Amino acid sequence: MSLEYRIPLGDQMPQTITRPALSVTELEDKAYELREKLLLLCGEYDGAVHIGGDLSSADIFTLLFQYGMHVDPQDLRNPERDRFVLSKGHAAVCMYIAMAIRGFFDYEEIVRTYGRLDSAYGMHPCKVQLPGVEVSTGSLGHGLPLATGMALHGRRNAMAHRVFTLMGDGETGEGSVWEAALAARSNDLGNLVAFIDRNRQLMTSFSEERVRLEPYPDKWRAFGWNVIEVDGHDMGALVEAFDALPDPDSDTPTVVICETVKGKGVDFMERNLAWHAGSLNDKDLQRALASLADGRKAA
Ligand SMILES: Cc1ncc(C[n+]2csc(CCOP(=O)(O)OP(=O)(O)O)c2C)c(N)n1
Repeated sequence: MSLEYRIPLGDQMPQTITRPALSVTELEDKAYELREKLLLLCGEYDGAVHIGGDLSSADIFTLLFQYGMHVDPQDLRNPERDRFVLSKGHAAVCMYIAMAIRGFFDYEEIVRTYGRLDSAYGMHPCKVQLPGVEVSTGSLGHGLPLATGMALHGRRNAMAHRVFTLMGDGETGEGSVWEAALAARSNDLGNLVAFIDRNRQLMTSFSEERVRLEPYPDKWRAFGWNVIEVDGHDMGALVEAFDALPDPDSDTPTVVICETVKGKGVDFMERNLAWHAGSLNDKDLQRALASLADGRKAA
């Protein structure tokens, strides 16, 4: 179905913002750095950090910010930039640090101020406080509707960028997600790409116990979406999946279902419902860092 406002992209392709040309090994190193910095922040901060869902999505953030997205920390308003909507807003600190590693923010400042009343780096992201953050989020189920509207705007204005969003699998229990899925397909939004952190855990329960999502990929297919299923901790596979995305001027929105482990990389947090959110004392921080390092040696 082609709607009448559809304008061919023509010579607007390719985009003018270049992406860093990192190898899979370099990306794995960046993902390790992201996890290590997350744990160090978690050890510094007095309150609870959503560390379980940060660690499950660290490879996805690395793929997007260090490899896939056309974004430039020196050129925040470039209309050709790809847009990112963090639907699982409680993973804000993972996004802040991924963006810091790319050069958007200062990691030390994040650690120093995170979660304070007067800080720009809140538990959920605020676009007014942080130039470079496209949308303020935190209320689950809203990222895909927002990203759909942004993709529709891009399409209507013959813009060549993509709009990406990252959702938790649990939040896709919200009805608004499926209304947006319907709207995105009805409007032929091939410039929209939704990543899902399929860690199979919610806040206090396992997802299939509370909300039966399976057969999950089939549900997306039934809504007319292009579905890619991938191991969300295999950087090589993530890069391959990204490279296989349809062109932004195609008709079908894509969902990338990333099979992940909540708490990935820290043995005592993995698949442990107690670690949706928490803080680390000195001893636990050392255990967590040692576990992360052991996992790297074993890989
Ligand atoms: C509308 C809404 N309801 C409840 C919450 C509280 N909440 C924060 S995280 C979370 C669990 C989300 O699970 P999932 O989407 O699977 O995220 P992940 O496991 O990746 O952290 C909930 C219910 C919220 N932020 N927004």
